[in-house]
Amino acid sequence: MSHATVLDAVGLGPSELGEGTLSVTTPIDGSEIALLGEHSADDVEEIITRAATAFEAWRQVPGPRRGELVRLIGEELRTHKEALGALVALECGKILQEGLGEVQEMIDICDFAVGVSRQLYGLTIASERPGHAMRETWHPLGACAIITAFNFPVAPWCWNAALALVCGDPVVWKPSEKTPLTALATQKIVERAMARFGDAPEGLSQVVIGGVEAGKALTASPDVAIVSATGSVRMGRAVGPVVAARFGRCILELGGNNAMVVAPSADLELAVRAIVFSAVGTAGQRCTSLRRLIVHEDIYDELVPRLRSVYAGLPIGDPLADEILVGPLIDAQAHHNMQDALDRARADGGIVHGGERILASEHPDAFYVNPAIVEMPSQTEIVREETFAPILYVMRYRELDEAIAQHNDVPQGLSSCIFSTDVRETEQFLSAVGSDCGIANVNIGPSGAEIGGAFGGEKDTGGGRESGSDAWRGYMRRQTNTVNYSRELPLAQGITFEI
Ligand code: UN1
Repeated sequence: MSHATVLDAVGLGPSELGEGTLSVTTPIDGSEIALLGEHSADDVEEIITRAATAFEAWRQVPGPRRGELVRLIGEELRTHKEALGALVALECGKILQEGLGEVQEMIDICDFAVGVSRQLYGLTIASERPGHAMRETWHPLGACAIITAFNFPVAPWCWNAALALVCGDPVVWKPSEKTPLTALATQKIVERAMARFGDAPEGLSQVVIGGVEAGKALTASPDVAIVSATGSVRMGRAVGPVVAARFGRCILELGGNNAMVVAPSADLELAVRAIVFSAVGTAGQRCTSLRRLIVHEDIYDELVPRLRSVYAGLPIGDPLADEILVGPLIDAQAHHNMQDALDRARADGGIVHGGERILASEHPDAFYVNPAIVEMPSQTEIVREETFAPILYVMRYRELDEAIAQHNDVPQGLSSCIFSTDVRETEQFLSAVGSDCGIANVNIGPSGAEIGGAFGGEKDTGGGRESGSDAWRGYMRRQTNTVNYSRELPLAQGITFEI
């Protein structure tokens, strides 16, 4: 598939791609595929104003009707799944299967959100006063800014946007500067759905193209009620306090340092497949990628050689080619970070298998690597950091309590798992004294979560929850109502106050 064919299939023609200052390259060969115009701070202000105006109208549209728009977006995504999936692969370098999977996540969350649009339920509450009714209602909150990262350029937008739209909130999307084309292509899909819908207000779904300054304008604006940001811990530390200072609402999905505990009773066949998918999938550039493997000492010498032999045969190369399982890193900086981490691991006594750059003569401007397995004597500082690259640190354990303590002894708390067929061990791992992550799995890897559950994690991961379960509440304001239908005015707490 040529790069031009991929761009053409999503309707991005040369006239839209050649006029600006933002250079967009493909990590497949490092070549430039677009020069996009960027929004100025004034443009962002206008975009926010349009979103605020759209809110005035959209909040009055009944929830199920808002759901109809999201149903149409899901339909359009089904029609354009192949084209958008290929663009995801071209722009961020993940393999085509994973690009298609990402679009499937968008479709799935649209289906979910359509159901939610008819279930924006509140509570009825027992009042302590006679002749009084209490209830809780949920109302639209306001414009929602969605800041996304290069590695999942479209699905996290949709986890947020599908819910925000059914909840009555307009959306403003600032994609990563590394992957703006997937956002523009998605916006075209949304516009098709809006045209079919008929009377969606102008400005209901907008895209901001730009860098840090554009992001700052969004996070600082009091007219942006919700900021949902996916990215590094560093980014979260910049965004969180700005939104908190104006008492805005923030949903943060930041770094992970996800581990797997492999117990002696584990089904190693399953474990090997899960480890390889989670550690090398998306070239180790998922926030849910497996980064730490904590293996019981009795099976260490069986598991690690098996992994090394699978790693030795991994097909690495053009992510658009059928047989490939590992595409390139996003850019030179990512490669530098990976090599730096491997050097630090070596200095800490780690034994590094793999990790070298490959295909450099064919693609001097692209960064393909052999995924690395690093046998570590202990969980040193570099292991406790998230390096966005395919590095799997492997460590031994003897007692499960010790493995869980080590598992939790990192700043991040996104995803985790245990491989074991011993129910005492698996239940302990999922208990209050087990994994401290937002996601904890048994006999499946830490990545590839379904949309039906709430997605996010604790500690440095930021505490936000997106996607399924009751995450929709993050996009609405809760109102407590007390209605007195009696002819008296009894006060709560038994207070007498005669005038
Ligand atoms: C991310 O890497 O930012 O669970 C999101 C997963 C995907 C989402 C990853 N559903 O791996």
